[in-house]
Amino acid sequence: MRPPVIFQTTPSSSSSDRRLNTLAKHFLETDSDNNRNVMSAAPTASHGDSVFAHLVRAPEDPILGVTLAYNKDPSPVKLNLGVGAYRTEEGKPLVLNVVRRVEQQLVNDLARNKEYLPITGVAEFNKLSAQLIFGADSPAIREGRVTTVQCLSGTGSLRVGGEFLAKHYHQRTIYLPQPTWGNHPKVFTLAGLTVKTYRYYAPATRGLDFQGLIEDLGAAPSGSVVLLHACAHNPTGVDPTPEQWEEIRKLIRSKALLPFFDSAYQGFASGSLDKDAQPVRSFVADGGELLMAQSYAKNMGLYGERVGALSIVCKSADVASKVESQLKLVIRPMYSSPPIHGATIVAAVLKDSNLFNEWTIELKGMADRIISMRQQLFDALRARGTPGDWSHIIKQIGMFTFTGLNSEQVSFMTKEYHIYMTSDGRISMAGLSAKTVPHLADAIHAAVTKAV
Ligand code: PLA
Repeated sequence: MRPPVIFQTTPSSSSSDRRLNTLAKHFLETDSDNNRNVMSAAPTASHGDSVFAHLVRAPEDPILGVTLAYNKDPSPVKLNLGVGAYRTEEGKPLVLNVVRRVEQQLVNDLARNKEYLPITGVAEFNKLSAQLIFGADSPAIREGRVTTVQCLSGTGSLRVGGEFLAKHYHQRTIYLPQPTWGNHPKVFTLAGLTVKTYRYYAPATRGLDFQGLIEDLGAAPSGSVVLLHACAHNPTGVDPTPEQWEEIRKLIRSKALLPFFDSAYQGFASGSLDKDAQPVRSFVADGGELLMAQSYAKNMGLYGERVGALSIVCKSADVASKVESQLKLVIRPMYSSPPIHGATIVAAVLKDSNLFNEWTIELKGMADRIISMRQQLFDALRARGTPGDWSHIIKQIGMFTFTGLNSEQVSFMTKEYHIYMTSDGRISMAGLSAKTVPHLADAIHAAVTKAV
């Protein structure tokens, strides 16, 4: 076997060389032991007919793979609490009424066509998305300092933002909370950034490690990018308090760190779109710059439509328009332009006050159902006398509870109770219902009381 190929770079290498290098390192580092030299293994006749015969099967995604395993299980009592996807009390996926209505209107409108969108997407969607997160009266929007581009849901927005930073920003290190959504490190590494972490969650208290967070961000080199979950932190369900947010904001600004917000759950934390956007708005109100990745997957239930937006708040309108011109150069070779359907639905809902109100009611309904699941699960564990303090189930917010169950307990629950969840002990509260709470509580009780 030849040694692994690492792209050679010199100190003066171009940013594309640097990206390739990061990419190569990423593949090599994440390579499993039995797959050491995957990049260098030469496809030869000895491997068989295919030029890809040397490939080693890749593991399933730690989150989406849970659904695949669930789908294969024939048990009638199986329960999927893996991926964060909202389910009704009947356990069914939900298409919001307001979305159904707008879709009907769109289908009936024969004046609509399927032409390519501009690289930046539906202009009205972009404007309204910025207003949704930054506030309709945001001075930054009024002053033209915000550029927004439609992207492929939250993930695509993060990726485009990451690539833009790798190409044009002087600091290529991004700090992610520990833990964070499992896809974050992969998205940013492949975008060409170097990923580091800051302390976020304290397992002992099942709350925020605020001291650790402040120490780590305080020690980050000036200019570093900091990823912040706008609300409903995934997977922990732990958000800073308003006072803690204020300290984080001051520290970030005083050290000239660059905040990159990931807003995948606006409205899901408190049930109010405005309340959930407060921390972000305080970062805009101070006049500083930031990046914002928005997703409509959860709050408008548009998961598979892949609707999202990347906004960059700049110091001036002139800079914002230059930034937009460069974002177009990132997007065009990646997927050329985004899809029409989902963004048109969102724009229609956001611009009509009746539809918007109807949406907020349906959104609040989803958030309230999740909150009631928290209470029901907590009560069920109490009723069973399950050892441990389970109050974090009602304290944590958003779609997930970070149960504290370890990976052995998780596999026990999957094997014995057909309950599917990520191996870090995260459960999607949105996948639970009054009917399934007892089954989950039985499983948790068994997992923590039996020595596994
Ligand atoms: N950011 C965070 C914090 C997320 O939790 C998710 C989705 C995304 C971005 C991306 O969402 P989008 O691209 O679909 O808009 N996290 C899910 C799904 C809900 C997933 O892993 O893809 C999760 O179960 O964690």
